[in-house]
Amino acid sequence: ANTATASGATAFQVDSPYVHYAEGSIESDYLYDTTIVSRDIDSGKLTAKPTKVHYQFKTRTKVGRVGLMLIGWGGNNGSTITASIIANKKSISWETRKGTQEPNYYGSVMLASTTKLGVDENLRDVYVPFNEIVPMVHPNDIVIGGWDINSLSIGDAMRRAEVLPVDLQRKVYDELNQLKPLPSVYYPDFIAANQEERANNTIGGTKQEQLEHLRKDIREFKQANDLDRVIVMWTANTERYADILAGVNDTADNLLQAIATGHEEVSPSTLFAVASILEGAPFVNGSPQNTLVPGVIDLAERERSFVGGDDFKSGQTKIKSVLAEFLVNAGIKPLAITSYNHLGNNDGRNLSAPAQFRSKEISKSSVVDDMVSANNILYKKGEHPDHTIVIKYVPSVGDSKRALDEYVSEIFMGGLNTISLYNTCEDSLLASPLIIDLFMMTELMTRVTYRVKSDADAQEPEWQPFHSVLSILSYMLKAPVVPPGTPVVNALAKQRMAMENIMRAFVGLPPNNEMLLEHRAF
Ligand code: NAI
Ligand code: DG6
Repeated sequence: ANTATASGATAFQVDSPYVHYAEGSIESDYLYDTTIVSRDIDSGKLTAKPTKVHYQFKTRTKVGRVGLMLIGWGGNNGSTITASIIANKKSISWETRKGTQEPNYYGSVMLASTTKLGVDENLRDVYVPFNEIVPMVHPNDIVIGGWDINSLSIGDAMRRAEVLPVDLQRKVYDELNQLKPLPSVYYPDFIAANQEERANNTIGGTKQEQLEHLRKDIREFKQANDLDRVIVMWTANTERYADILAGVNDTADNLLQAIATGHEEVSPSTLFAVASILEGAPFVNGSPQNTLVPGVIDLAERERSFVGGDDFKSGQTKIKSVLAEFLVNAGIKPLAITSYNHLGNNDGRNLSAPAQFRSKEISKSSVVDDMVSANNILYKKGEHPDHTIVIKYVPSVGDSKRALDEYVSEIFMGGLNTISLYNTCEDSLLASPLIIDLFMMTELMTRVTYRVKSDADAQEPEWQPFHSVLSILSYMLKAPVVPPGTPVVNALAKQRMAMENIMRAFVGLPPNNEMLLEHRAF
C-alpha cells in the first residue's frame, strides 16, 4: 500500500460548516480549547478557566514537486534512505534466507502508522493512514540530492555502509552509481580527526564564498529538477558544539558578519543552515550539535523560513522518552538511568572523539527533563535522576548498534525496581524513516498558514505561517529545538498527539482523545 500512495492523497473529506474545500486549499475554523490557570497571591489557591481561541487554518493542497538535499548524502543514513526510496518507488524486491522481501516504509509514522479518524455508525473505530489526514508529499515522488565531503558515488557509499542486504544492493547499484554528491564545506576542527581521510570532495574559498556556493547549489538543484520546494537536512557527521559568542553568532546580523569575516566559530552545519534560510529552503538538523545557534534562529524568523532540530531520535532515546514518561506518570520515581551504546559504523568512529561525543551526550541527556519537572510529588525543585550516557566504538559490530539501559526506580514504601533493556538494531534502518517523516512534516508546514480571529478585530487579520522553529517535529528528534521561551516536550506520546491533533485541526476535526463517552455513558 505504501508504494502505491501518491503525494497529496487523502483518505476522507470532512462534512462540516467549519471546513471549506476551496480551489487549491482547505480552510478550517477551529476553536482551540485551553485552560488558563491563575494563582491567588494570598491563599495560593489555583483557579482554572476553560478558554477558547478561534483559529483559522489554510492548507494549500497542491504538493507540487519537492526535493530533499541531504548533507552527508554519502553516509550510512544518506545512502540507505536513497536506496530504500528507489526500491519502494520501483517496487524492487530482493531475496533473503526467508524468501522474497518487498520494500516498505516501516518505521515511518507518516507512512506506516494509522490514526483514529472517528467512529462509524456502529460506534466502531475507523483508522486512516497518518499521511492521509491532509495532503502530504510522498517520498516516492521526490528528488534526492545533496553534498558530501567524500566523493564516492551513492552506489559505492551504499556498499561501504554495509547496511542493506546484498541482493537489494545489487538491484539498485547501477541507478545509485549515477548519483554523485556535491562537494561540501569541511572545517577539520568541527568533526573528529579520524574523518580526515574521507575529505576529498570539498569546496575551497572563504566562508562568504562557500556560503554563496551552497546557495547556488540549492538554486541549481531546484532549477535543474523543476522543483517547487527544496528541504535541506543535515545527516552528516556529528560536529563539536560551536561556542556561542556575543557579536559572532548571537544575532542574524552578527552571524552574517561573522561569515563575511570568516570567523572560526561558524561551523559547516551553521553555514548550511544560513544558506538554506537565505534560499527559503527549510533546514533540519539531524545531528546533535548546536547548529541552530541564536543567530540562525533570528535569521530564520527574519526571513520567515523554517528550521528544525536536533538529532534524529531513533532507538534508545525513543524508548527512554516512552519509559521515563510511563514511570513518572505511574507515580514511580526513576533514580538512575544508565545508558550504554556500542556501534561500529563511521558515526561511532566519529563519536569516539571527546568533543563529538560530548555533543551526543548532551542531546541524549535532556530527554527526561520535562517529565521530571512535571511531577513535584516525586521530585523536589532542582532534583533529577542520575543520568549517564556511554558510547563506545566497536568496529566489528558495524551499523548494528547495541544499546543497554538500566532504569533503577523507587517504588512503594522505599522499594527499588530495576528494569534492564538490551536492544540490537541496524542504526541506519531506524534513522532513515525519521528522515522521511521529518521531510514530510516539514514540507506540510510550508503549505499551512493560520490566523487568530477575535470579535474585537476591526478587519481580518493577515494569514501567517507557523513559527520558524518547527517544534512540531519533536517526535523525530532527541533534543527538540523550540521557539524561544516555549516549552520543550520530550514525552513521545505527547509529541505524536501534537502532530496528529494539529493535522486534524487543519481539516477542522476536534483533537483525538480517549474519553470514549459513546461507550461509557449510555
Ligand atoms: P556517517 O558517518 O555514515 O555519514 C556521515 C556522512 O557525512 C559521511 O559520509 C561524511 O563523509 C559526511 N560529512 C561529514 N562532514 C560533512 C560536511 N561538512 N558536509 C557534507 N558531508 C559531510 O553517519 P550516519 O550513520 O549516516 O549518521 C549521520 C548523522 O546522523 C550523525 O551525526 C549521527 O550522529 C546522526 N544520527 C544518526 C542516527 C542513526 O540512528 N543512524 C540517529 C541519530 C543521529
Ligand atoms: C551512538 O549513540 C550513535 C548515535 O548516533 C546513535 O545511534 C543515535 O544518536 C541514535 O540514538 P538513540 O538514542 O536515538 O538510539
